[in-house]
Amino acid sequence: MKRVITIQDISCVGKCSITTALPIISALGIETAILPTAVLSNHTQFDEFTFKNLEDQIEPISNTWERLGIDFDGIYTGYLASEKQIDLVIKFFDRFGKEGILRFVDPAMADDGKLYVSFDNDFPKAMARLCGNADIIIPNFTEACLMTGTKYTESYDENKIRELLYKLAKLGTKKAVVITGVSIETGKTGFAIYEIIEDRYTFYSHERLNKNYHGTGDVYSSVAFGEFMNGMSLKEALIKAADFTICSIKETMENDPDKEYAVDFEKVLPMLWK
Ligand code: PXL
Repeated sequence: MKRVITIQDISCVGKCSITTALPIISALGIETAILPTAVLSNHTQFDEFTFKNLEDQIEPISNTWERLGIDFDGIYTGYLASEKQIDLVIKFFDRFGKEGILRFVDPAMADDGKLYVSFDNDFPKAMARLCGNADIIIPNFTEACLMTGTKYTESYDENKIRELLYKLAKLGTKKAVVITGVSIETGKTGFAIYEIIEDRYTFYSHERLNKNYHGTGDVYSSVAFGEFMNGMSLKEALIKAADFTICSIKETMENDPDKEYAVDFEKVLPMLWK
């Protein structure tokens, strides 16, 4: 059985980060270890939250794992709370992300043109540094703009997306850069991929639901990472992620439409079982 590790916060309520990655990647038949970087009462989209930084645990935990000979087939990072945490994760990549081990970075920090409340304007530069140490990165359109110093615009065309992908690749990512939530046609959204070694561009578009829930990015990244680890091509893994996320949103719209803080992906987990 493959073993991966996900490094992000624990938001005790709110179904994002570790509490999303763990059930989803496990459902995909992969042993999922965690390295929690912080514990919050709930995610930062609620009106208030507590926050306890756990970054001082990253090194001692890593030292112990190294002594025990524990290693991983893939590393998936999501929300990280500070530049210090990013530097510690880069160190973790150096120790545990050797050749052949997938380093998959979702630079979760912004949406709809805005950084999440907990970050200042210097943060995207640090996240761009982490992306430069990854094999695959999966920002949304806002995060891609912020990390490349590109002006965010509400609308754009496919040329702008291609340019943005090439700028992202210049951060130093080794295998592929993805942009999610690419909406060029009305009523549709999708993803764009630039596979660096193959010099291959792919664009895929699918239905867009007119309801926004928090946490969908983490659901999407968890499925994409897990299915890529399971041997799917990156495009197939992203299509599966999109399908799963759409089903989770539909489930929520039908049974708990006003939820907003998260999607009810639990009812849809059987889609991930072989
Ligand atoms: O990736 C979403 C996320 C994860 N973790 C925390 C968050 C958010 C989004 O706001 O606040 C703590």
